[in-house]
Amino acid sequence: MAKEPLPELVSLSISAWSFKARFALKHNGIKYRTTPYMPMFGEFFLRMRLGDWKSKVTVPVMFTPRDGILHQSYDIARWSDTHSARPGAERLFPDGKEPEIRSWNAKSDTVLFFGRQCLVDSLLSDPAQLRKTVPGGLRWLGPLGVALLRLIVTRLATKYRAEGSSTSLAQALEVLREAQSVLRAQGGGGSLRGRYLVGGGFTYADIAIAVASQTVKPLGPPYATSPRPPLPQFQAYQEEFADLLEWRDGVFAQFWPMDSERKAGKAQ
Ligand SMILES: N[C@@H](CCC(=O)N[C@@H](CS)C(=O)NCC(=O)O)C(=O)O
Repeated sequence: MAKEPLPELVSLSISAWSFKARFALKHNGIKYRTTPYMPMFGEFFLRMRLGDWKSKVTVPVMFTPRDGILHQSYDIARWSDTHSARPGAERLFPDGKEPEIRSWNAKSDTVLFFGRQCLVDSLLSDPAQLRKTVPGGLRWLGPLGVALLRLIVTRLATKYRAEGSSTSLAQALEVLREAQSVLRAQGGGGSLRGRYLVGGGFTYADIAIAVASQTVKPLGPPYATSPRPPLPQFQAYQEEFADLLEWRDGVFAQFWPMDSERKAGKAQ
């Protein structure tokens, strides 16, 4: 019998949405192959594969062997839960909790949309930061790599202006404050480690907010392999969100499936 092809994740390593999807896939022990996506240059080929020349194309996109194409990180995470290959993996979408989890994911997107706007602005206004952020695949090009990155970031700024300007620092901070206070409300003080946003157990809501809290303080390797510059707009809030960041570090320490990556010899 012919072997079923692996699902294929088209992903952008620096992107928080690709990060959310990868976390869920790894949590569920899904074997998949990754096709790196390069904004602007990769868009034509992705559109060709999708047969879509009209809608806004974003990544991650997952090509599944039997269930068609998944266009949203959230749908990829849900798919991973119904195709989990890891016995005993916590269900990321327990029965009856989906609306609450969906709402936390939307809140995570509010933070991330604003965070992306800040990232794009800071890269365009700070050449030193832009140089530091050139991805490995473009570094060999030297100054041309920096020029290409500037072009890509300028294009992203235009493409995502609507999402960026529909959110604000105040809204992003409100989400993070809400998450921190929901976690704090669950116990008698002390560390927030081991607490969860929904239903007393680890769910995709925790992944979504843990990833969004990178806006306040980026995660480094081994979890995030692409360099992600700190966002100036959020620096002043690191102290206020110290508990949330400690919780976030706990989520990654406990749930990011490191072993499979170590075995594969590299992080994806
Ligand atoms: N709603 C989408 C959002 C994904 C998204 O905004 N992806 C951006 C990440 S920066 C992207 O694909 N950028 C590259 C491009 O637009 O070419 C999801 O959750 O998957």
